[in-house]
Amino acid sequence: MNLVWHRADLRLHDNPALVEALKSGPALGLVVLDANILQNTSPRRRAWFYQNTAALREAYKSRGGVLLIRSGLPWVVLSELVRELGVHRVYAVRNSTPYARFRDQKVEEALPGWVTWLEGQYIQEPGSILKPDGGPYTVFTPYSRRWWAAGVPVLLEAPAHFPPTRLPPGLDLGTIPQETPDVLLPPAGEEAAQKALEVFLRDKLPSYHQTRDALAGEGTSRLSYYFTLGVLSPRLAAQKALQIGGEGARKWVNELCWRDFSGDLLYHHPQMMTQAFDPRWNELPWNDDDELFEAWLWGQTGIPVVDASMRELRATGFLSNRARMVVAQFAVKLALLPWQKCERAFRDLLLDGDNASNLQGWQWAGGLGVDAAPYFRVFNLITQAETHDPSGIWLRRWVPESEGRPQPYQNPLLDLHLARKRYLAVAEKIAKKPLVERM
Ligand code: FAD
Ligand code: IRF
Repeated sequence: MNLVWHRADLRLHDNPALVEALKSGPALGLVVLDANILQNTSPRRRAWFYQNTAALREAYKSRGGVLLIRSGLPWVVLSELVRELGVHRVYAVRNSTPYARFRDQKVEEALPGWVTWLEGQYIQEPGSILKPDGGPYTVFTPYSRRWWAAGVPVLLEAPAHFPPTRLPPGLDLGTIPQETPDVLLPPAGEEAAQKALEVFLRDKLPSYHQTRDALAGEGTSRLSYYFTLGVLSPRLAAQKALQIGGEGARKWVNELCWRDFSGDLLYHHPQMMTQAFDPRWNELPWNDDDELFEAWLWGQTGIPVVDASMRELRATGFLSNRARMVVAQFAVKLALLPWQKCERAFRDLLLDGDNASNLQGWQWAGGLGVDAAPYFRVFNLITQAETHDPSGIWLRRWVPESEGRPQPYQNPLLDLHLARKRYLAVAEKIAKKPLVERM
């Protein structure tokens, strides 16, 4: 019997680990509840992981299969299970965050050669798109050219039925804990995700390129929380969008390319977990003022577009890309808050929170050296709201005190004009320094 170890691939469709495992006999699914991950995240995100694990267990069951749940250190749990059940081989979809690589190395040491690692978390595997000279890309546009040229890999079907497995009598299948989330969670599981994909493709894809920047985030797919846990295959999503075609589809699939680019950046530059991508930006005069940090985090800065964004995020677990850029850039460039602390707190609020995409988003919006955006691009927080929420309906909803007007209300904690001048003065000096070798 084979074991399929699910991590960030909580799905049966387009799952290469599952397909490979079933080629050589019956297979059991496994999710290891890993305290290194789960104790390090927020209740809403734990609840989202549990609910999608429960949905995966149901999907196994409905096709005659079994998903085991174990808690502990993956390398310990796996070696025990392999012995206990007489497992033939283990199959898993590869992940490439720093923790994932550490963990999977420990598993390799505990079970040398037992695990088959497969590609499936991204459309193009991190590390696979390289410059003609063999080095990694650090700028999106040339990366994306190669990415598009590589095409979308062929999809794999979900198994219709699992062949019967003979389990030891009395085997503990394991239970999934309950966790009460502090937000309303979307429907969990791959069926719900595929339905949401269909609705988006039908209703919103054709105009996506025109509506994606709205602060209210109504023109986009809201599939990110499914992609983060691999409940939905990005290859399936890209293929279906490209079959429909048009400008909206091209733009949307290009966003999935941004997701891959994020994974690729973190794969090649694990230091970006804590360091600015261009190390010169580590030298910004960071302001470790707790009052300002808390005001930013809780949406109490007095600047409507910032406060609306942070309140919406806290209340729902989701935020449009435009609003994410605004609050990250405000925190880094204007408030000079230590970005690592903000990135972490922000990720804990997001249902789609993902190391690679969040780091890329923060370092890009904060001008810390990801991609080619010039340092002097600083958003005007008034015109951002005027352009991307022209009726003020979104502002009014989340910051009623603003009455839908984008100008600072009450006593803003920061003078936007002065903050911008201060940032530009320091940034200009930093940008003039010679480029040290990139990480
Ligand atoms: P759509 O517009 O429908 O896009 C489709 C998919 O493409 C998304 O679901 C997502 O998987 C991917 N995608 C879209 N934009 C980006 C992008 N800029 N970078 C990487 N992938 C992208 N995305 C996350 O999934 N997790 C995060 O933790 C995260 N943190 C971010 C932090 C900041 C500061 C910024 C600026 C962006 C962040 N993003 C993150 C990227 C992006 O904002 C979200 O993926 C997107 O808003 C999710 O909404 P959607 O599913 O409706 O996206
Ligand atoms: N993967 C696991 O194998 N075990 C867990 O307990 C996981 N919990 C998670 C919780 C949340 C909020 C997210 C993801 C997980 N994952 C878990 C998937 C991880 O992304 C994956 O294991 C990755 O390789 C860790 I969001 O670096």
